[in-house]
Order: sequence, then C-alpha cells, then structure tokens
Amino acid sequence: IGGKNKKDTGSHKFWGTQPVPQFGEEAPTGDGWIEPPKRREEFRQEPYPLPKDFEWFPIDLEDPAQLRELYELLSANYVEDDDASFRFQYSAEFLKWALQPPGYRKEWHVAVRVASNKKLVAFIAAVPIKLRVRDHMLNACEVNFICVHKKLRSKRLAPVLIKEVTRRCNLGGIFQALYTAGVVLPTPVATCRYYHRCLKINKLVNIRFVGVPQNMTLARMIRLNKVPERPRLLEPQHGLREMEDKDIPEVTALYEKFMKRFDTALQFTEEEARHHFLSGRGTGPSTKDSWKTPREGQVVWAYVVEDPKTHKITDFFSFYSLPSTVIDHPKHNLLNAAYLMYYATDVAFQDGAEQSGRLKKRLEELIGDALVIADQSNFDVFNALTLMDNCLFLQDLKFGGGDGMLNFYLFNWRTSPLAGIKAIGDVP
Ligand code: NHW
Repeated sequence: IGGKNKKDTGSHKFWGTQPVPQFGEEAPTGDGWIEPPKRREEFRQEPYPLPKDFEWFPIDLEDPAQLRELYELLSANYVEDDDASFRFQYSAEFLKWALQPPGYRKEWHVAVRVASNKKLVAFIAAVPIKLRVRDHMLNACEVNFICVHKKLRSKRLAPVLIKEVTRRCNLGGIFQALYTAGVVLPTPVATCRYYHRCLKINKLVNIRFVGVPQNMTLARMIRLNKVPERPRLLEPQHGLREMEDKDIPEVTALYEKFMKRFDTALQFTEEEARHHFLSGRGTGPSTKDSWKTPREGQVVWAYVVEDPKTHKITDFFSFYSLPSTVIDHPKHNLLNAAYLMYYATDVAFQDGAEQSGRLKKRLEELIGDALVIADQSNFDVFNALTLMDNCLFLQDLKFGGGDGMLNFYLFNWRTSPLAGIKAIGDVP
C-alpha cells in the first residue's frame, strides 16, 4: 500500500505557500532552514478557524474510549491502495505505541469533531524526534496519521490540519518536520519502493494481493516461497533470542554506529530505544517458544544475536505488525502484514564487508530468520522498503517489487537528495 504515485508537478495551492522546496527549484548548494526560527510570541497564539459545524478536540489517548474512536476513524478512512482493495488497519495498541513515545506532547495529537454530535472526523499527529540529516542534528517532529473522513474530502480541511499541527509544534520550539506519503508533493528528499515477501501464498492469491505468474502453478509458487520452520540462528551456537531490557544499552549503541553509515537517521536515546523495541511487545512472558506465539496486543518483534562466547550483542532486527482490511472480500477480512523496522550488524564495521559480500550474507541470515518468525507468527506477508541496506538482500530473500512507493519529506529544511537511501535499479 503506498497511495497514489502519479508524478504531479502541477500547481499546489497550499504546498506552494509552505516552507518546502518547490518543484523546479534549483538543487540546493547547502543545507539549512527555509524560514528562520522565530520566538514563541511571533507565532499565531490561537487555533486556526475551522469551517462552521466543526471544532478542535483535545483527544486523550489515555482514555480507552477516545483511543477506540481514533482507531475507528482510521480503520474506516485511512490510507487505501490505488484499487481500493486494502486499507491500513492500525490497531489501538499500535496507535498508542506510535503516538506516545518518550517526550510526546498531548497537544500534538490534533483532532476535529462535529460540534453537534461530537463525532470524530479528522486527525493529524506529530511526535518529537531527533533527526540527523547529513551532519546537522535537528530537534524536529515526525508527522503522521493525517486523516479526513471520507464524506468530508476535498473541502481543504487537510491544509487546516497541517497548519494547526505546524502552529502547535512551532509554539513548542520545533521548526522542522519529517513525514512520508505515497503521494508526490513538493518535494521528496528520497523515494523508496515497497517490496513484499509473500508467506501465505494461498491466501495472498485468494485476496488478489499477488497473482500466479503465467509460467507457474500455484503448487510450485507455494513450494518456492516456503520458509524453514525454525530460525537458523536460534540454534544455541548462534545466539538468537528475543531482545530484553538488559540489551538496551548495547542495542542503542549498535544502532547508532550502524546508522552513521547513512546520510540520515533518527537518533535514539536508550529510553527511546526501549520504547521502540520493547514497549510495543504486548503482554505475556518471554518464553522459549514466544517466537512462534505472538503475545496479546503485540505490535513489535525485536530479536538480538548474543555471541555465545563473549556475550556481546553483535546483531539485532525488528519488525512491526500493521494489518490491512481486505475491502469487500467474501472470505478474508484481514491481511496480516509485518513491516521490517530497524536492524544492525557489527559485520558492517569489518573492513571490506560490503565488497566481499559478507554484509549481504549476514543480513540474509538475519532477515531470513525474521521471515521465519513472521511466518510462524501467522503473518501473510513481510514488507520492506528500498532503504538502508535492504537492497542487498531483497532479491535473494525472494521479495518482489510492489507498486507502492513511499516518498520522504522534510518541512522547512533544504538538503540535496539523500543518496544514503540506496535503491534497486528500478526506483526513480
Ligand atoms: S500519508 C497518509 C495520508 N493519509 C491518507 O491518505 C488517508 C486517506 N486520505 C485522507 O484522509 C502519512 C485525505 O485524502 C487527506 C487529504 C487528509 C490525505 N500529505 O483537504 P483537501 C501522513 O499522515 C494536500 C500532505 O481538500 P483531502 C503524512 C494536497 O496536495 N498533504 O484534501 C502527513 C492539497 O494541497 P495542494 C496532502 O483529500 C504529512 C490539499 O492537501 C496529502 O480532503 C502532512 C488538499 O486538501 C498528504 N498525504 O485530504 C504534512 N494528501 O497544495 C506535515 C493531500 O496540492 C507537514 N495533501 O493544493 C509538517 C507539519 C509539521 C511542521 C512542524 C515544524
């Protein structure tokens, strides 16, 4: 699922007024803000006006009823693929995990409801992030989950939501943002393609997520996509196990060192790493078999490799669960999709590891095991983007290119296109 990807370089009534690089502008020669920072008093102090009949609503995600309302708004109205066959169905647990990281601001969860009946009809959210873009460290925010109820589309509500969340971030001293979208807006800093590793072939064919290629039978396709029943690195001599709280300092340091290799990356404190890798794990103990049995409400899966001799953490990987509603299907209503999140391996720091193919081999072992765990946890498909080192393993681990693209954007920050996001040949 990646939304619409048509190149649209036409006029943008709203985006043309915003501090973002406009289409057709010359490539920037240096990095920096587009609009200078201002003092708190210089920003608009009161919320932007909404059309008559609507009101701003200070949504409280700690209240299960309000969280449920947000879940329902997004389940029915959030991102669909181009053919309206699938629609993201973020779980309530996922929304809490994504919207309440350390230091989150309740007032950056921006909601709109109908004044008369209090029905929730629109949403947008920002969360604080620390983002390195080349050698600049930005205190910024990440904006996500913009949604306008289907019945209220094309009434220019989205620009009001965006201006309001910008105002609230500005008042909090934040002037830059990172966001992603399937649609092309002025102007992406990077574009990635979604790749899909099919796991449950029968179901994926049945719901038309994939077709059986002409030169193949369904049985052959199933055979070709079968993954092992047990993660290879789980054998005691290799040291794979679920990530635990005691791993956080080493995982945070490994993540940071690994991500230095790219032009841009989020910076995590240990507290943030704990949140991203462990807090979304749901309830229930960590058992020897938990790799086969997802926990109640589990959003995130995180594994480390602990060297059996030195007890050092040498590698880790993580993925999250983001199902999609299968729209109008007689038999299946949910597509269970796993998305590759962060990973790192200390093989990357060895001299010549990339050229010699050692990095590729190690990533194939790690992500290959992630596929086994996802398969056993009953995911139908495992998705990944053409970023970080993913292009080293996507093809050999039998991921196929999808039609969804994801564009990355920076608000109020100029930089030349981010080459650190390595792409397979066919990505524009
Ligand atoms: S992308 C997910 C977007 N959400 C969906 O696709 C859900 C289903 N669709 C909808 O709910 C991840 C509506 O179609 C939405 C647009 C709400 C998308 N980003 O109200 P109008 C994110 O959440 C522009 C930004 O009439 P609508 C990232 C469009 O180009 N802009 O449209 C969010 C046009 O402007 P233009 C988008 O269909 C990042 C204007 O909206 C957009 O009823 C937000 C039309 O408005 C999109 N995905 O509602 C930016 N889609 O100039 C954050 C359309 O072309 C910026 N538009 O005339 C940073 C803020 C923080 C700064 C802090 C310093």
